[in-house]
Amino acid sequence: MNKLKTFIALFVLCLAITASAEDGSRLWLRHEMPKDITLKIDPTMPDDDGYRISGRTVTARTEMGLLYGRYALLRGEQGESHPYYKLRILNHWDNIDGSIERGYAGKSIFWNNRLEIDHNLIEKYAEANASVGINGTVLNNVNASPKMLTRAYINKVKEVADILRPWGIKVYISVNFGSPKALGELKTADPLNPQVRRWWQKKAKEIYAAIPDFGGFLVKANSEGQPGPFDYGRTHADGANMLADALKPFGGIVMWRSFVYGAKHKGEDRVMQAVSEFADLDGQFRDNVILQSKNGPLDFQPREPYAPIFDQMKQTKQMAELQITQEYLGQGDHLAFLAPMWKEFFSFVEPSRLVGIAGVANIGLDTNWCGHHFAQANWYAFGRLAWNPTLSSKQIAEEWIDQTFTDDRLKMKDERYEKSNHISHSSSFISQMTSIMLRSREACVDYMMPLGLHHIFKFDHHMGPEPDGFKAEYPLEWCPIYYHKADSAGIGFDRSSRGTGATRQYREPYSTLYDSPTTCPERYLLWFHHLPWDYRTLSGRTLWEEMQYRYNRGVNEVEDFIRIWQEARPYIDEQRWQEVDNKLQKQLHDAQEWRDTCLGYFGSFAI
Ligand code: GCW
Repeated sequence: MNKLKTFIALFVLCLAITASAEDGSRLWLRHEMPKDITLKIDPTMPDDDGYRISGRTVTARTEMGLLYGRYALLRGEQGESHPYYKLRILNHWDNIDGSIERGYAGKSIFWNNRLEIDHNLIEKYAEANASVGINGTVLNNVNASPKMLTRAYINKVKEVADILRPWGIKVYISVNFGSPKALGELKTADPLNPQVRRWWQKKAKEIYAAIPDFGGFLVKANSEGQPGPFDYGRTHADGANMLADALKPFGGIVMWRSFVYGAKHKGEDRVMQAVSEFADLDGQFRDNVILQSKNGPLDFQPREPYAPIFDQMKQTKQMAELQITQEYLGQGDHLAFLAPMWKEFFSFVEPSRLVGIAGVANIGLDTNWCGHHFAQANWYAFGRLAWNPTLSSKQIAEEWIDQTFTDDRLKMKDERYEKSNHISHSSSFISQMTSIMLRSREACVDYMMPLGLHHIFKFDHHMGPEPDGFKAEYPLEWCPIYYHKADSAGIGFDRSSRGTGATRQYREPYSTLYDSPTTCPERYLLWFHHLPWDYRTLSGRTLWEEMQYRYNRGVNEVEDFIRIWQEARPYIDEQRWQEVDNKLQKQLHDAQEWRDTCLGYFGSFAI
């Protein structure tokens, strides 16, 4: 049965990649499949979906391994490779009305008011995921509608699961913790109430009857207005374990998010609240519960220090949640390649501390899938790093560019390109594009949050700067002024032991390093410290001069990206060249706005 399914998947794959895709819907899957590939099953290989490639022979223990191996061969791999994580999961923040929270590429590919599923599209989506080893997907927003657990929606989840299964992708859903009550079936959602427990057990049974290989639940509880166990005086462990018990007989898991603030520890420094809420519960979770935490302790800023909850939870299974969609990185308009950011996270949090990786997806109905052509690279990079977190950003960027922009025609041009002295004699198209990608996130950091300044974003939509942002009707933790604390004496958030003490949540040596401005890396300086405007930075410039320098550097980088893109024009099809160029012009405009608004506002204190 499995063999047949993989055969079908491989067949569809061949059709898909031999069709020439000169339209905007193309992804990185563009090479011709070589005709003479040999596929072999070897039961003595390690027990996972890895593969071994030797010449044109792909060997694997499983059918999925063969499928992954074929794609690996297409991107030029040789040798043996095994998935680092078993759980490589996309999180879609898609609402059942078709809108997407923080989505910048059109409406949901799964949900619409007509409850219609576009099988062809989902098949393409599955193929793209399988090509980079993604093997799970959560189909709806963590701010979940209780309706997701009604018959009509479970049927739709089943329909999607049936399409994804041959591609090795399991489906999961986000659930609303208050569902039994919200759906009017019970008077309470108290996790220790026997009726509630039975309700969830029955629900699990119903789901597994439709989808025998269903993955499990993702839960956002007692966070930003969502219901949760606190509503009944219970703990996160009570809540997560109740759901875990319901899923356990079927092999399902619960991914319980730690993104919680403003509940039990309201008023505490926001970046400290997750540890405050969860540390005492370490060791109390069932073995099919995984705590899912964002890479940083605040909220997907362009640069954050790692989240210390990864240090603190020693007996709890943990997953990292990365954000592929660029909520705070220019959304659908800025070119920001995120692999370097995720690699930075892994340099602090040993990959082996985690059991899986989740990525908040950037996929929508737009013809190019992700809004910005280069945003596809982040979907690609997420999959590649979930498979192998030791890959370098450079390798991932090169692979993606090679598969996305250079077909044979373009490669021919590429040779001419190298000879033509357009950019420089030694650099090829791929290396110039790689250079833009590898510099892009740092450029964003420079023009949005130099030296660790953070959350200076406009309210609600998080696009553009609002350094004077304060609204009495919003929680203080949403207001930019809460974060930069600029006044005539200086700028920055004192989280040292003389301030909120957030540095104490870190393991050594970071706790000590971050605690003093002289040892704190400059990239986190104003994240952890409030410093005078004339503070001397490592360059010898004052803090105020250094800020100006970095805002300008960010803008200059975008100007340089535009220059390189201009020179690459003859080597890219006109439609994509033009579309990316429009986005780069907008990025430059936005970068200048960031610089001018922030320097204008902060300058009123500094000068
Ligand atoms: O980043 C913030 C977003 C919310 C999001 C929340 C979360 C899904 O602004 O839109 O809600 O985080 O991660 O739960």
